[in-house]
Amino acid sequence: MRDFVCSRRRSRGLGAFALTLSVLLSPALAQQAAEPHDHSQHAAPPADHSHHTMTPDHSHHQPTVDSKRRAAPAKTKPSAKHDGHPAAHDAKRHASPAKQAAHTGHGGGHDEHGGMKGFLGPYSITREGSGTSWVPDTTPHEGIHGKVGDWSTMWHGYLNLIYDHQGGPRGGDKTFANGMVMGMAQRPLGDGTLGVRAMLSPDPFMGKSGYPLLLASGETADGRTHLIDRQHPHDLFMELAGTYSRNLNATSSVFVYAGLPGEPALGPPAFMHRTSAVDNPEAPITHHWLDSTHITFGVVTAGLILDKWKMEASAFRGREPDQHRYDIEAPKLDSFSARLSWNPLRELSMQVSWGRLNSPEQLAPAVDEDRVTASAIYTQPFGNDNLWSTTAAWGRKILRPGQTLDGYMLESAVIFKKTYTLFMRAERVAETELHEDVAALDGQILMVNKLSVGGIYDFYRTDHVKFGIGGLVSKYALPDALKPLYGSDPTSGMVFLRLKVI
Ligand SMILES: [Cu+2]
Repeated sequence: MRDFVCSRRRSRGLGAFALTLSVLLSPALAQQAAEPHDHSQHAAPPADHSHHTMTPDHSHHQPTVDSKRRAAPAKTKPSAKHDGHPAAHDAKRHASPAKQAAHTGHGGGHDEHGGMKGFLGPYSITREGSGTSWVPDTTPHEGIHGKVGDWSTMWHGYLNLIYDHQGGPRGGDKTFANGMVMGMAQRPLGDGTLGVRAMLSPDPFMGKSGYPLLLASGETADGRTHLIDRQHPHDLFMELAGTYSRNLNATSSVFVYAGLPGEPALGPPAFMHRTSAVDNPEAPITHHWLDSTHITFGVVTAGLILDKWKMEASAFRGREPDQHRYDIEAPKLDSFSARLSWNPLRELSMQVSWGRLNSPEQLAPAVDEDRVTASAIYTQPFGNDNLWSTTAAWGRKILRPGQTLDGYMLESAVIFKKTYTLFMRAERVAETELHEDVAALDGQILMVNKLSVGGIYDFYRTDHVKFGIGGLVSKYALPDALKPLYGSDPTSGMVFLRLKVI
């Protein structure tokens, strides 16, 4: 019932989202017609980039997969688009031997992503995940690039249309859409980079109670009861943030980040920004152990990058977003976090982080939370155009006052020929909320486990658009105490269509 109250508002919003997506797609199609351009080459091993040293004039912009294989670097022509390119000139002007070396190794931030470099430091933008988080340098950087004056811009996004069936007595069925669309822009400023970012979600249009997802818990639909066995919708505005970084030398920088909303320096990159997770349309049940702070209304982060290390600290609003998913909530800086990230190899990114969240839950305002997380992401291109990415993560919620609850997650995705995707996610969570309305179990910590396996076949693919069909199946291992609630062996699944702008 409640779902219909704001349906008019929602359908208007849905129209806006569709419009945004079509605006996104039209340059995609136009650009692809004008300039064959394969960004995903950047996921290829460094050996493939040996021609970078030969072509400081960025002529490596030309290849398609096929032409790249047979192209002789000397014969390639610089694209007209990159002539008079401010970022490119800037890169040349500042080029030091160290930077050129980094460029050879595909690490130097400059024109290879349409003028985009790291927002936070002098490295390739492929290292940057959501908020101020890091992912491996080998992560494909997919999007539609442009230039507006001194600004380099990029857009990307995806939209899933999902039929969801969650099994057992606590399950349910729903058809809905989720996804995200993200735009970012940056320009040189002094010896540094000024950046702005916006990320929108279509989730609010699915209704305040989100979608059925067994074992998921967190946030609320009505301000009175927890969402249990459902995934909450994300807010329409997931990120509206600005960054400034100032280079200290060829590999180091200091930066500030401010968002309303934004993502504090806590946890691994949010799941929709992990290569191992983005193809799976369902949210992790460990979300509130690891990356649930990715939409925080009020964040200020300052950090220091020393080559492969990043140290950062945030002040932010501890309270999770409320049930009103279309608004911008009042910022506060009442919570703190710190994170240490390390990318020892191009394929590997690791972090440990700690946060003290002031009254995160609307329904338990007297309870604060300390959160500790550790995670590692390994992303390895292999063979001819294949990619494998895995994330392992642990998160601990220490409720104050209250219990200490651990969550574990292992997820992996393999993408063959950019067309066939297989993914899995295994999770184990110490739960108290699932059974809080069962008097006999109230207060007990029960370990629940979930395994999901699925895949996508992208039957339509151009340089900037992928359209595919997918499915996944989920199984659970539950303690005996929960079997009367969930059934002895529930099975869940989703089938979906996915449109991805890359
Ligand atoms: Cu979330």
